[in-house]
Amino acid sequence: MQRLPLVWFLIALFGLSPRGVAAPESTVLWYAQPAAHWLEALPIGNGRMGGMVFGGVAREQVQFNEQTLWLGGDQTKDMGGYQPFGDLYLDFEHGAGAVKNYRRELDLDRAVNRVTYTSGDVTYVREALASHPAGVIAVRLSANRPGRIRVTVRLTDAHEGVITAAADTVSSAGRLPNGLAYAAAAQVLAEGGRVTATAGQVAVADADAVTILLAAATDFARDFPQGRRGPEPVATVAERLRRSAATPYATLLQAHTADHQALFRRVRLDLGAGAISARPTDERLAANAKGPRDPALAALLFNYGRYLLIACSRPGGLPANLQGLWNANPKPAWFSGYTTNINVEMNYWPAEPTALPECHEPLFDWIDHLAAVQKRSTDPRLKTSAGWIIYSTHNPFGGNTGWAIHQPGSAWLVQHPFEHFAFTGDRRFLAERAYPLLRELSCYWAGRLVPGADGRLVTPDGWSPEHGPVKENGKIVLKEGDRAPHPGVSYDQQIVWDLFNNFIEASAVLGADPALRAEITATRDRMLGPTVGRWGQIQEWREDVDEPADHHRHVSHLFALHPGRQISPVATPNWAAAAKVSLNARGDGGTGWSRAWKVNFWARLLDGDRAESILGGLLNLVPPAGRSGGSYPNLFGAHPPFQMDSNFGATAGIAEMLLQSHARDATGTRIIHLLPALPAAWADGRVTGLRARGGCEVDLRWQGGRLVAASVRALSGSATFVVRYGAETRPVTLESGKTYTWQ
Ligand code: FUC
Repeated sequence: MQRLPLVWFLIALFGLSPRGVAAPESTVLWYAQPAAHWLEALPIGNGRMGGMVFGGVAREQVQFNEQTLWLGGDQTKDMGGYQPFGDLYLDFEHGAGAVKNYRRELDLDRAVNRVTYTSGDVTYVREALASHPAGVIAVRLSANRPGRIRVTVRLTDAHEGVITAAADTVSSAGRLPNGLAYAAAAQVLAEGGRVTATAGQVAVADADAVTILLAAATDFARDFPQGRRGPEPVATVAERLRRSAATPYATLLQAHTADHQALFRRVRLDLGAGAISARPTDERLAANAKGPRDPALAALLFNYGRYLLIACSRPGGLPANLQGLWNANPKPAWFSGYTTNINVEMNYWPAEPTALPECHEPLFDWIDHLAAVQKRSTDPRLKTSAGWIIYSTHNPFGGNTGWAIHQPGSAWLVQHPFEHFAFTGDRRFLAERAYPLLRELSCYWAGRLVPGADGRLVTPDGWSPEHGPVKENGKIVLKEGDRAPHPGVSYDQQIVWDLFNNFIEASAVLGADPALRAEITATRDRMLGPTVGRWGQIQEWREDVDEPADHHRHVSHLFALHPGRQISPVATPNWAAAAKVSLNARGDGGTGWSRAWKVNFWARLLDGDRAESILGGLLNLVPPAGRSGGSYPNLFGAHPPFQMDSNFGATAGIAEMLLQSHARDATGTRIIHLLPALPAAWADGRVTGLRARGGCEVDLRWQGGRLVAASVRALSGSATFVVRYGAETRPVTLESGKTYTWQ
């Protein structure tokens, strides 16, 4: 037997694959057949353009989007909706002979979709990627024999745009009813063979290889209050194609992969493989409910959430909407918009803990823009004495559905810029972006709170999304969609407490506004806190009307447990016990995002087995028309219907099971808690590159359910914290760039 070199021995020992990333069972989605449904197709995205790749043999379909193609405007009840752009179709002519060895995959590490099969005597390889640096989608066709690629390329337009073909390019252009201009074009570059344009399509005969470049744009611009008309899209598209067509495919691919990996490879998670981890993704999902559990499937879901965020949320663009970036429906569920009572926030929970702070930026820009639009709105329901408020669901222009004023929605949103500071330690960002938002909304809420009967301060007219107590036939019942005003709703109380708390911390860090800080501190401490009700639960309303049989999907009254930090098993054990009672009553099922939130809740309650079991429920296969929460064949989250929030929420939940940094000890020192909620099902594993608040990066390795080694690096500035594992705590102070090792 040949002797293995030392490097291979080390690779085997530490579970590293040769390319230094996690094993394929946690980084590759793959299938043995083409997609028959959109929820089986695989997503690619460059932060602006998204594509769903079906992988058919005779016909490839890439249904595509551009994130700014929206109907609607900036007024109340002018919500519009996120629009599909069109499809790129490739019709192939193969020679005679059976198709064998079909496989399609999405490699999350390379961000490349790949279809391979053999037809007759030719093996074909088709790659699809969405390049952020080039701003285009590229499809590359190759074969192992020269001159065997015959394909016709065409475009469809989901609206009433005009399609034309000339030379090697098919183009579409049009205008939506709200005036937004758009354009797309596909350019066909053949190596060998002949290219001809006919009647709206481009045909290639007998080529050795073909690259198809697809660009799409609109004239959307987020430059409020100047208007929203950016550069003319036909020119933008032509320029992107011109630049990309001048680049060899190999160079385009290399730049794309390097750009993606600079973000994706910051974190690596291995949870070990199960008996069926090497099977196709749909089979793994189908087997999940029957067990035994496939830990690598949880790691795949974790990696997928990071892949999807990188693919749909890049600096300068719009934030991830309800479906991220991917939508084929002209009337998508809930407009595929930005719903602010859980959904858009959940999209961004993984951004900081899983080391994608840049991907968080579109949300900050959207918040600033939204604030500007709401402040200028003539809608009397949006008038405020200070600050700004929002509705439940908005579009990228700032307009909304007109359904449900969401009083604390703006306060919840500004938790995000604060968390960006908390994780990165970026004081300039804190001073320039986060602090002004925290300050004005804190002033608004300080002026709005009213004393209740016991003198504690309450918000005057809140709503616990999305139900509430109403009197029917003399009895109190909890009614879906109720929006009657309720003072002192726990959801409002907890969000406002969090806002005040973040403002107080931010103003102290910046040494700003000491008088206001003292005032807000006093106000915060007079607020009605979480209340434990008659069956030991956290009350959802000020009145003790919660029903133990209520399985409502929202769990708004536990905001304080997650993503807030008012309730914790260490600092407030009684409230934490009551939160458990509430969660047990609510149950572990529900919509996709509801399950994902529950993973985060149980992680914060330090119960890893419960979190893992709920994650198992989220990984149950839901067929495209299925009616339960879980995952579709392409691992997209099932509300149902498809919503991407649960994908992001699950990624955040897994991070929360492995590392927590939201709590402080009695002296106010931050606690970095290692493996706070490790489930028995993940006995051996490792993670590198997770981020902790205070500007730290953390690597962990465990075996037999016990921590073996951990390191904490201070990324920016010096860091003082307590490292906790189990009951043990160790104080640490690190200079910038230095690493603390726990053994
Ligand atoms: C909220 C939720 C729904 C859905 C919608 C997009 O209204 O209550 O379940 O997720 O947002």
